[in-house]
Amino acid sequence: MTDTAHLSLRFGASIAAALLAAGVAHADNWRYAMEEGLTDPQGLYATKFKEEIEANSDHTVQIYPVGSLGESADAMEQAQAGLLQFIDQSPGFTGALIPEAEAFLVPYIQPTDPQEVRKFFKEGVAVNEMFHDIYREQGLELLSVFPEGEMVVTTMEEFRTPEDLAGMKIRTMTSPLLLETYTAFGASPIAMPWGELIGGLKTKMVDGQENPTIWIEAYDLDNLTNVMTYTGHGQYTTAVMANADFYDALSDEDQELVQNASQAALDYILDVAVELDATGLSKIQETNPGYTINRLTEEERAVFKERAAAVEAAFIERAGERGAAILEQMKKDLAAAQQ
Ligand code: 6CS
Repeated sequence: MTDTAHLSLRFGASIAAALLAAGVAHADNWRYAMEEGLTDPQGLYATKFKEEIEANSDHTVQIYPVGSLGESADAMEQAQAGLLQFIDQSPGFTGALIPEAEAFLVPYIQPTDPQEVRKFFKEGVAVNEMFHDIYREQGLELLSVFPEGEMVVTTMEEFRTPEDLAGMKIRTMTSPLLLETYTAFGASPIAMPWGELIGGLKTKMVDGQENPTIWIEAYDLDNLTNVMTYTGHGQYTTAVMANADFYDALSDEDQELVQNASQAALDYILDVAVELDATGLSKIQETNPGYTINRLTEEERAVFKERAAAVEAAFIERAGERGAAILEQMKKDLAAAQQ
């Protein structure tokens, strides 16, 4: 129940309105769900966001980590229904709802160099200007978009060409474009939510998967596979949003509070994000010295880049003209970040 409702019950609507108009502080508890744990990138962002809100207002933020409210799709339903005020959901899962978000999944249109990654996300026109209204159409106020590190593929066998991937069952997140990607790359993709991946690898339902290094290390995915391959095809990207009705009903002051907290958390995580790949890799090398770590050469990547043309076409088919415009802008932002 909101504080306005509490006051109304206790004092009657007119007195409650008068108390609120007189500036009596009212504190709400805002619910924030995410797909990761508190020490993972989404958790670091959420913790910083919570600290900023709580330091600058009487409101509190309750964080629900991965698993506490079901899978990613369940939490999104709760956020759209207004049961959650904030949600962190990655384009890898949002694609069925918002096809344009799958732009973040199109291979080879994002940088891999850490400083270029920071610039692409901090200053890129596509990331910062083109998604807000699109998320709004689904009742979501987009607050931040940030990377969690380069996508890396873990498999049982080594691969350097699409032919090597033939017959390998690669788990992807559930956004449809990821199936197009791994089909174009020569593999046999299977989409599944996070909660099924570890069991899927243990029972050999899948032979591999893709995720950023920091996540592979944190959730032991290296110990369930034999090889990790840097293909250079993109960043794991995630997005934080608020329920739009909730956001619109906030006072100007509270909207500013939310925007400031989002900005502070974004600045913080962008600094951390540039270190995540290196941190994840050194931990894997330390704890799993026998693990094979391959990095495709430029020549080897060129073959996968060629295959990515089919993924771009599939993306535009699903996301239409707006998607095509985002893709073009992302390519310009990539070039700008690389300058
Ligand atoms: O692969 C996944 O499903 C998960 N990967 C990351 C990096 N974060 C959350 C997500 O559910």
